[in-house]
Amino acid sequence: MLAINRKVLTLDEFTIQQLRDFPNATGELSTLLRDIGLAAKRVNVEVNKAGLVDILGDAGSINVQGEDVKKLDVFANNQFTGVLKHGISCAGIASEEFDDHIPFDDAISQNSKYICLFDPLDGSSNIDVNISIGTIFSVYRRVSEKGEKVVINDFLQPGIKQVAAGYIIYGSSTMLVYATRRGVNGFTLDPSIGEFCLSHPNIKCPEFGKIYSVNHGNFFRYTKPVQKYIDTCQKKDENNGGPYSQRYIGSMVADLHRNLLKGGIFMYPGTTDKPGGKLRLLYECNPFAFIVEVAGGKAIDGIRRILDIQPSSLHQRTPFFAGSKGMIGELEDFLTAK
Ligand code: AHM
Ligand code: MG
Repeated sequence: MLAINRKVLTLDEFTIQQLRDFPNATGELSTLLRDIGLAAKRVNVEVNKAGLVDILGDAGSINVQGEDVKKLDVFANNQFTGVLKHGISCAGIASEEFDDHIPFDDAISQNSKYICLFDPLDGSSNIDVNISIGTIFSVYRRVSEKGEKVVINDFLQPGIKQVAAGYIIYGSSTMLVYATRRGVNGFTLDPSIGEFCLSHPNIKCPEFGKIYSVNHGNFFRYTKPVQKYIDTCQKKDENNGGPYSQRYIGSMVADLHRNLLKGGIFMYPGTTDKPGGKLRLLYECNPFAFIVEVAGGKAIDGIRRILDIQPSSLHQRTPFFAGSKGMIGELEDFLTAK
């Protein structure tokens, strides 16, 4: 007979266990996370065979950001949208791939208290070269009345209001990592049973690391303080933990996942041509800022805490610096120096 390892907790078991501490909890968040896990498994299957089937390449359309949409982006967007629409815990969504938010208009959805924002497949330029990509998601409690259609203000909440945030990394193994105020936990997909199993309980981001992640090709387009900080990363002597290693995949889920576990700093600063940065506040930066902060790290736009920014539009961008608290502190010394 097969021995069953009862030490392994699945994502569902874990979220249900967490509920026991909250006698008044309705279980809606657990259901929502299960739905996200289900969509992730479906996307994972397609990502894994991306090299085999004719699913690679551009879908031939351009998204609201003016970028090429890859076929897998479309697939992932459809999966997450479909699963949340047909689930019972989400009143509406906003996706990096849609111009506007989408209210779900059936009675069950309208009576749900949560809304979800996601980037269905981040790092999509890496799909056709077999590099890790990811899904990023963010969950908020709606501010509009239950029973009615969700409205734009439900989605334009500062990141500090997130109830949960997470990502799925489709990498050498597929992992789902999510944070609530209680902690950050990581689950690795066991493909033999098709379940996400708790593999990284209570993730903490080390206060310092040895990795800095930034697109060096843009170096001369960064502001002087950012350039000086990068110089320091390279010039730090061994007595001060240096020099830091530069690691940049160009897939923020993979870059931030590594830095979260090992310690490090991830930067996507504004540039002379794009002072507002590239990354999207709602779909990419807020969820990671929440995860990193719950894990003990820090996330800023150069001046402010990311989670305090009041968004004014769904697709707004922001400069982004996130990671180990001590390293963000070092960066801030340069950004605030007179
Ligand atoms: P995407 O949403 O179009 O995939 O772009 C976001 C990605 C991030 O994953 C990554 O950190 C960044 O773009 C890389 O940009 P660059 O190639 O300019 O360094
Ligand atoms: Mg993206």
